[in-house]
Amino acid sequence: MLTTIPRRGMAVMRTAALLVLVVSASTAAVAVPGAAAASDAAAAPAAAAAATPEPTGPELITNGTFDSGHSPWFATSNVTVDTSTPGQFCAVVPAGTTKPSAAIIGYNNVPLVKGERYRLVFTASATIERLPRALVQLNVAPFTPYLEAVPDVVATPGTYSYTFLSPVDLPAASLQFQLGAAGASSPWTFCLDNVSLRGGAAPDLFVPDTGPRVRVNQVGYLPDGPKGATLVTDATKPLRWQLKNASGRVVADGRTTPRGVDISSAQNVHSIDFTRFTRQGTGYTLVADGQTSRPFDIDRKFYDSLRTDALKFYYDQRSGIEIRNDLRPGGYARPAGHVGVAPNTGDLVVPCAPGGCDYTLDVSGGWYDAGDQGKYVVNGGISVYQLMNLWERSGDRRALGDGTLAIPESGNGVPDVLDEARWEQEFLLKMQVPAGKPLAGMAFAKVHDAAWTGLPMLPNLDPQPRQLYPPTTAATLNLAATAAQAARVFRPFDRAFAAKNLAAARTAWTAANANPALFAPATSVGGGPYADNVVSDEFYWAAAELYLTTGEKQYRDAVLASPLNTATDIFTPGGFFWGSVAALGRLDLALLPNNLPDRRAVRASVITAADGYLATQRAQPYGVPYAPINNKWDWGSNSGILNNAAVLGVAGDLTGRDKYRDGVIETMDYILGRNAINQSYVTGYGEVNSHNQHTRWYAHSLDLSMPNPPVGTIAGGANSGIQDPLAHERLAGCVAQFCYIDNIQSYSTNEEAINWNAPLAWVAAYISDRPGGHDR
Ligand code: 9MR
Ligand code: 9MR
Repeated sequence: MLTTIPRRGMAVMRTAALLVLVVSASTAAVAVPGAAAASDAAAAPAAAAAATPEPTGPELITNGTFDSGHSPWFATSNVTVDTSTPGQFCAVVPAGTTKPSAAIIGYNNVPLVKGERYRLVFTASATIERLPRALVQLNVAPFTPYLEAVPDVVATPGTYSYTFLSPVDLPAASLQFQLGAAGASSPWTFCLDNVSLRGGAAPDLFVPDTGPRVRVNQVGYLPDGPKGATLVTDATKPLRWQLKNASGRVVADGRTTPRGVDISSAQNVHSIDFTRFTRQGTGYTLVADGQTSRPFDIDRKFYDSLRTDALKFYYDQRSGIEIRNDLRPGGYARPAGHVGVAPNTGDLVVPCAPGGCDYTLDVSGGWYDAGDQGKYVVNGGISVYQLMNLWERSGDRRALGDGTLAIPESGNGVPDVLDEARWEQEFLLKMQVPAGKPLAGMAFAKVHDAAWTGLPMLPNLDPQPRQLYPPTTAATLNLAATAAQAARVFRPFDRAFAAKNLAAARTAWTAANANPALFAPATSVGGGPYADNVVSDEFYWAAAELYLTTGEKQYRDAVLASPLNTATDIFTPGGFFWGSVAALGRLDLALLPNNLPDRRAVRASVITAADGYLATQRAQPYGVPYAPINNKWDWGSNSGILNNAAVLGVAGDLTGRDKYRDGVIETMDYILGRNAINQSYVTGYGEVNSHNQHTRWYAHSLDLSMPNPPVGTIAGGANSGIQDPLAHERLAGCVAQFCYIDNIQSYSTNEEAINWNAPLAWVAAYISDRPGGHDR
């Protein structure tokens, strides 16, 4: 059936799930309520047919109905058991506790068998909406959780259901409802009933509510832009479509084009083209095959706000500075993180990880990478590059100038996008090994916590020791490239800062050439690895930026000597990313003024690559210029998709031809809802949008006092690898586009990150800019 989510074979899938959870035995297997799946099933009838079977194992909980008092259940002494409510377990929880484990009701002696999948079901209510933790865990330190769920419990009793795979044989695990740190200002009551835990469960597969089968950009289309939609249908012959305005009148119609089975979704689809309709308006819907799409606008304006929102994201990622309520209202204000105030240990006096340097550095400032609080030079590099680059290609003061973002520096006469970029660039400069020290001029790879922190966690409350990780060639070349670029873009605004950057870039370049093979290890604790053993692309990118800034022969020679200057395969199907940056050098050499010999070939190569992405886009019924090898969508696929759109954008600048700009615009349709799961990946954009991204400080789904990520935050997106435990359990067997879940625990599909908002900002700025950018 149409709305069924295609999956690969179950047998294969179960083995894989087992393997991964065994490997990550110390990682919480987190789940979300089955209650949500039930409502999804209602909206997707086909899924209801595949209702989850009952677990086959015996009941492991005695007196889970509380029909015979409360024994053998326990409660911590600060919890008052309410004996006036027979047939359930009601507990009065004190206010003011600071840790979830400070108030518990629970049940010990649950036997677990390694490799067995269990289903926990219970009914719960609370006098005020609360997010307790439901855990099945080791009953001694380190209290390793095998299930960690965060049910949204409200006054009306609800039934919650979770599955997990036990990675251990354990005779006596503990089932606990941790009720502390609930943010309550007065005592509240939690009631529990009908608790069941049984083995032999089937995995709790996630069934997204994919809504109407007509898939559109849920935000809107530009009046003069391409207007494509995708219809999911069993039909093989063309069908009629109708475009309706807000009052339901048909304003255009036509016939769909059958496209067969789309590989990225395994759905049979048709495409719809209503480009010829250009009348501005709101509340349009598209009707086909008896289905009415989610509403959308035809307008010019929304890319202006998307550009601004996507850029404003960086303010909230800032480390080392208070986030001000007047600049970011809505619950986003927070104290400065990592400025040496306890419990923080960084980032003013940060030592090296054991075995590293014998000195400390001030590496405060910069942006937190993503939902974690690490700061990584490699990923900071591509992100800050894209922000500076979107300014450099456009120079549009109306859209990007001073005062456009409402950040602390607004009003200083410098374009806000550059002020924001400078916040990161200043940090990157601090990561350079000082003169006189071993490996002087190289850049430390990263600074992050010694051990992973849990969620949620405000940056200023992070208690972990912060450490510097050994210098790498890749980090050093990221510094060389961005500092060379900063020297160019900041020159008109701050000559001293520009000069400081150029000096740092030269030093970094020299150091990287002297140490061309220092690589980050593939494994990493407490922060991401960002390992990359191929650095020819970083050398090429850095040489290109240094040449563009200085015009000097040594850098020009390095560009010309690099095989990557003429390689035809640097624009890959999956797109450029932090570990593959040759495209950045090539794009800038094509776009920015320079005297490189045979620059025509450089430009032609970008146009050829763009033609390739356009061909991919046309071949994809969902209109994405992205077709990774073997249909394996990458971690952060949304950034790969948008980066391919950016290549189209540069080709548009180089040629002035509309087809490239149209390709950029059509790419955004996928991001904003024209996709297999029928949802926008940008918070606050589109009727159904991602808003539970993995982040430690906008963790609303774990702590009701925190907001969701701010408007304009893009999620990583569909990821065939489903590496986190939640996605691994709930998306097992997913096909490409379906490998996504808007759940805070799914860091491999749903994290926010500086390198993902950067291409979103770039593309939004491009679309909102004058067609074709400015003349060169
Ligand atoms: O929160 C972390 C996220 O930023 C990373 O992308 C991800 C992969 O490195 O790891 C996340 O942290 C998890 C850690 O790897 C394992 N324990 C649970 C952590 C939070 O979910
Ligand atoms: O974006 C990174 C992706 O390419 C890697 O496959 C993945 C696993 O190493 O890590 C991603 O980066 C994460 C980083 O390691 C830690 N901070 C959050 C990043 C986004 O998830």
